Amino acid sequence: MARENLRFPPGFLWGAATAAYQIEGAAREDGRTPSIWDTFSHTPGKVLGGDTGDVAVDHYHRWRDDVRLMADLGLTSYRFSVSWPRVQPTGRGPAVQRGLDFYRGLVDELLAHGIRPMVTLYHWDLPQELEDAFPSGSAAGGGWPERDTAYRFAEYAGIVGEALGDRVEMWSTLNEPWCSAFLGYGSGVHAPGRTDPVAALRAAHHLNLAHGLGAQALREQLPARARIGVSLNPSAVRPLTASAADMDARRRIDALANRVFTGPMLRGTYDDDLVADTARLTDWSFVQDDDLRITRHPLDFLGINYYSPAVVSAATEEDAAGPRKDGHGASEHSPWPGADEHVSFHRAPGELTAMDWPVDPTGLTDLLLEYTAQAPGVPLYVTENGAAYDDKPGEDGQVHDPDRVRYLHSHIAAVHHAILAGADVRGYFLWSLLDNFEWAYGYSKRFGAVHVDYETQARTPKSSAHWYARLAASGELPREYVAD
Ligand code: IFM
Repeated sequence: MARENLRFPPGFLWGAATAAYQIEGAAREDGRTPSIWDTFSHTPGKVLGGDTGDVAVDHYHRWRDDVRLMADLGLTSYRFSVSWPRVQPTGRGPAVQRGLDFYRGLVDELLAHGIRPMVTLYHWDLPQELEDAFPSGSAAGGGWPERDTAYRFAEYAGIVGEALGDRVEMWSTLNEPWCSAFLGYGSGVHAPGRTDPVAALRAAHHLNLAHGLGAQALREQLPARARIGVSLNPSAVRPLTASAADMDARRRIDALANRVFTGPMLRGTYDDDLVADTARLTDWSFVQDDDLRITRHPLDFLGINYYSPAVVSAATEEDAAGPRKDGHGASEHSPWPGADEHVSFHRAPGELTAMDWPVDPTGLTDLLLEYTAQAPGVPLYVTENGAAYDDKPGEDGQVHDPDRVRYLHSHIAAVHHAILAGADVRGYFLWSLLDNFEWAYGYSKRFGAVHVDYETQARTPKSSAHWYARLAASGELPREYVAD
């Protein structure tokens, strides 16, 4: 007898996610100014193949077709980000109406097709002017290490809240602030490409502050029904062995990957061990009175982005000499201030995706249960999950991506598992709707459920998109993976 399918709760959202710089293009249109990612991608050697987001997948001009595509797939939600330099080009002062109109049009079109928008305010495209400005005169420079950037973010959040608040119910302040802080200012593999461990820690704090101030500013603009959250990429970090030394390595990375954000956001604190581990670098005096009350703004939901687990041990000499294996790109600088010399990263078991990230869905179940415990009563969304593979159209013109279907099947089953174990998960957003600009990897890595021919911009739903459409229509996942 066939075993029953896995049923998701009624009203569970089946979405897909994107980010402005990765898809919009139109980098110099309608008053948009450069973001740190424009500057970074135009700096030789920073992005594979010299790729930039100048054109990306031209979503700025093709948004109506893209919404139709989502509707054809039966998506019930779409998570996108607003480009800060498109709506407030200098990062301060009045908004550009044309920029806001673009997002108003997009939201109206989504709603007309019954697709619920989730807006992310910041997905890494800081206006370059703010990176260049440091009104406090701090030696750590401008951008996120500068406190004023958090206040600028709150102003921007208020502007977008006022413009879209009558039609958007779900709001996420930041996407993956870990990447903004530690890849942007620590290892330098992301924009703005700085490699200063203290700047990275300051950036982390100012992102936490920006989240709190931004949530306050949104709350002032939005109707009571609106829900405000944040999307983190917590690390499902595991010790290589149960030895005390490996457990301590796990603790260090948990502090720097996870608790540096969840401490201030959920509990209003930076944990003592995090402060002690980084004491050689900073006394954390950039944390001012009242900051940790602001960062703890009540969350209406928590977004979890998950791709792969991390495995760590106490530092081994062999690993110290070899290439980094933390999956965050090649750099001689560490994204782990104060921890690097104590910790070695190991590849988790499992098949690898085209990013060389191991496939292990148990990490997603673990995280959903972990944050159910840490944030009781706060609904969870999987705001990103997916995989890159080397997808190409076959002779039949179709794009067959069975590896991605298998990845999605196992991870969505992992979400179901977490729900059965008590996690209040309200939706799943596949990363990504479309193939797009994968940051330092340029267009070489394809995460989309929809294939994009970068020459012609033609969109072709891959077999995973058709598979996902069936799931969205039925709300039921076959218990076993069945290849098409
Ligand atoms: O493409 C990114 C996205 O912008 C943020 N989360 C991870 C994805 C895959 O690397």
